[in-house]
Amino acid sequence: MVDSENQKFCLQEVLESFKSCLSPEKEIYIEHYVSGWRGLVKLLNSLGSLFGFISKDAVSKTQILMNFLKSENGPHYATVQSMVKFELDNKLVDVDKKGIYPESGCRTLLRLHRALRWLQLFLERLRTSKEDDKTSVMCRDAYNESLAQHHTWLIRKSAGMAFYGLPVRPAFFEVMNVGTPEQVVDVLGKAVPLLYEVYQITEELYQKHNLLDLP
Ligand code: 1PZ
Repeated sequence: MVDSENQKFCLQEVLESFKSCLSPEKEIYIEHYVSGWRGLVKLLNSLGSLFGFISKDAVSKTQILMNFLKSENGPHYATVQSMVKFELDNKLVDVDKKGIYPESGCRTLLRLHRALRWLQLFLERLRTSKEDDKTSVMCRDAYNESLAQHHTWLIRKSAGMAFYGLPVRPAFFEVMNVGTPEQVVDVLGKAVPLLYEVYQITEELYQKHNLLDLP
């Protein structure tokens, strides 16, 4: 009973993870970043098998990062900043084309980072939506504005089909598991700027090191 409750998605919990991923010096702790994504995967899983291929990819990306964190180089993977420095200093990143490091921490985190932009755009639409607005349209518009440009035709088509399987807005708010629609809107109002801050810090770091197009 308690365990199944723990498995349930809760927007508040995801918010807490992304909150704790910022250090006072605005470094991003990978452990909490990953745990934010793990929380989101719970939401995806509760939406049914249509979303399985998305959740599988998100899990695999978080697993790659956790494996680095647990490896002997773990301390270098404490924050996004230290990871970037460590991997670049030691030439552990395929910069122009795929080579011997197809699963570097930098390129793996970049995929989640791009997805974070989608999430922020989607949640902002959700926050300002009206009761009859379609979640599938909000999701699609946010996707087309962000992640879609990094995806192949096949993935865009599959994602587009999955979006039609999203629950309607009131049901989606239920899944968020934070209470009344007003409370959901309230938590979203806190979540969106926070996700934006985390996104922006990563974006600037990646830009500075020319990492935004890693293969
Ligand atoms: C609530 C609705 C959920 C909709 C999710 C919208 C995002 C659609 C993403 C479709 C991803 C399809 C699966 C695999 C994609 C990979 O090819 C890419 C690039 O990785 P590479 O092939 O280069 O290793 N992976 C990604 O872009 C990362 C996608 C992570 C998506 C996480 C979504 C979490 C959703 C949270 C729900 C609120």
